[in-house]
Amino acid sequence: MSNTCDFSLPTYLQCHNLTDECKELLRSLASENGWLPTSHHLYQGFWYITRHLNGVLSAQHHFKAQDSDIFLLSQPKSGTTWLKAILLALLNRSRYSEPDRQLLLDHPLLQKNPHDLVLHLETRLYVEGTNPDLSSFTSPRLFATHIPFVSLPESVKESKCKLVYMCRNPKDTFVSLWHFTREMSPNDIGTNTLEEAFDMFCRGFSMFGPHWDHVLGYYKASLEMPHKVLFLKYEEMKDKPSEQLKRLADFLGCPFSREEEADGRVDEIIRLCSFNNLSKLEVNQTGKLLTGHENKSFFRKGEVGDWVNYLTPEMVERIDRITEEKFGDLGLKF
Ligand code: PAP
Repeated sequence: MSNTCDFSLPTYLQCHNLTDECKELLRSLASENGWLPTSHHLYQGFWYITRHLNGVLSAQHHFKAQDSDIFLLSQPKSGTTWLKAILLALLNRSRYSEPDRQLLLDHPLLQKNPHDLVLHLETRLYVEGTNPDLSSFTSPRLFATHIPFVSLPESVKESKCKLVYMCRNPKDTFVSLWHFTREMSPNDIGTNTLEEAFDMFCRGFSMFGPHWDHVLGYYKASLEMPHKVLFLKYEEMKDKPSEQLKRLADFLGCPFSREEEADGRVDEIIRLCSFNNLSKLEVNQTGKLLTGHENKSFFRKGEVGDWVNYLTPEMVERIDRITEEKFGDLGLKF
């Protein structure tokens, strides 16, 4: 796949307006095709499509973290949309609550897709290679990124800002990614069969991958700096949402009070952000993001264990072996 960007492609696949630095760097990076009809490049050990690489470089240069910032970090398809909604609802809970029905009806999550409310650094704010004006963001500023720990802008690592990482069983993450990238490929150009995509994923070639290295970077950081990095699992959030939500609130320094718990505020947030609720909203059934993605593409099944419907026993054996090799020593299990 060449890097001559086609204006007829959806915005999220275009790669016009690359900075000179990005163009120069591209000459020296290993590149590979697959997943989407655009090139992928290996930068600092991780794979990025051209458009996102432009955003990563720009964020690395320009983004200045503040101590009060909160970051949502994840591999694509690990529960990013869900966690965006949860963080937003959690941090704004005093403004929107159930006793006042009108306020709850006005909740931003009912009007907009979470991706339009919490912006990614590399795919939204810095994607054009410019330095956006963030002065309208109120504290605590909430940002999201798929950038791996090693490549985060230096100020994010050096400041006291908080990082919340969401990870998911690699098998479900893969199945979700395969569906998503097929949907993102206009007229099925450049799409891969399940087998091809699986092989790429297991070889470590996937967007913001290798998957396992991405998870490990944040997992190790969470062990070394538990006050700075919180490591959440999609499966645990599904299994015990109120426990995980309270853990998140404690970590962010905004624990639920006894009164709030008694008033059902924890359950209210879980209900508001649930797959059932968000996926049925009109905005998420018919709307589109500025990036050109259809909002509904972020809501497929929202289940744990859907991989059983797609992976053969041989595939399961291969991916489980990699997971054991990579995570076993650290006791990280899914
Ligand atoms: P992104 O990184 O591109 O933003 P992300 O939100 O991480 O994608 O992943 C989408 C997955 O989360 C989808 O999983 P599936 O393909 O296995 O169904 C999507 O259905 C799921 N998802 C989206 N919203 C929720 C939610 N509120 N609760 C649980 N799962 C959700």
